[in-house]
Amino acid sequence: FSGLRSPTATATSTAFSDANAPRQPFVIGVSGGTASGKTTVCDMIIQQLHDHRVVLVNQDSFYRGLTTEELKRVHEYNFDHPGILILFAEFCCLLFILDAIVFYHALVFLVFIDAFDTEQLLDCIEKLKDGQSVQVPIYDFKRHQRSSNSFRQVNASDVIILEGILVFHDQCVRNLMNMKIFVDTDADVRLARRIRRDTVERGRDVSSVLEQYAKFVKPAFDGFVLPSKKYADVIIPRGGENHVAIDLIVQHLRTKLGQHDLCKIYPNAYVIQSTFQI
Ligand code: UZR
Ligand code: MG
Repeated sequence: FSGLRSPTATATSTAFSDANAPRQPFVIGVSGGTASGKTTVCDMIIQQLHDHRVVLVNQDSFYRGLTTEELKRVHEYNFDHPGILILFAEFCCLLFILDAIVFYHALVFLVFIDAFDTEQLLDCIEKLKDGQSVQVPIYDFKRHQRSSNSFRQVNASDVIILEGILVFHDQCVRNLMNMKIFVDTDADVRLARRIRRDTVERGRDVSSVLEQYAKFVKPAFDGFVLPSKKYADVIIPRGGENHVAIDLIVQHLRTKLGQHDLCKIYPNAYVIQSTFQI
């Protein structure tokens, strides 16, 4: 599915290997299961890189808003799936009429639906990497809709952090990253955090969180998120609690940024501070 798209920005991933190449922002991908501490890790990196311009882009912002029909059956909607294959198939029917066999075969339709607008995400990161500012959608987890008239302006920067459960799934998105981090937190810790977060911040009740977790979140973690760990350059156990790992990553980034003096590229960029959350 991802392979159908041409990996247009593949060349940018080698931005730091050639001293004469145009300087480009350093793109970090941060993935991991739900409530693993991705956002917290990103916020800690941003805080420690305070003398550089860093922007955070959340994959969550690119959820497609649900249609009225989908909203009616929201409990059946899989927000954790990178692409849903709906197969409408009507197979061969053999009809025996008056000792004659009539063979009847109908069409097979294949429809792909992606929970995220990955094309739009890709476009945003490519533009940011190219030094342009972008407008990122604002997604409302309570209404399962995007804001129709407001966006978050994200300016060009030295470091772009892209975080989300499935940011390593798509090859084209992965190819834009200079560094990939996987936040590896135990499933029981993540579920406990998820229950707290969804009931406090996302307007859910405990039984619906547990039902959704068993039906969609855990299978998608096992099927898509965990397998994408193999693409990571760095794996952080315990997430935001792991100060040693975060210090090491920040030291590495400082070395990379210092070598290329990137902080002088975008003197007017803003530092986007996001709130701490799990
Ligand atoms: P993080 N999600 C919702 O609960 N509602 C929405 O409208 C959109 C997404 C959940 C989604 C996924 N799953 O597990 C989680 N479900 O947001 C990803 N079910 O966010 O990485 O912050 O946990
Ligand atoms: Mg998060």
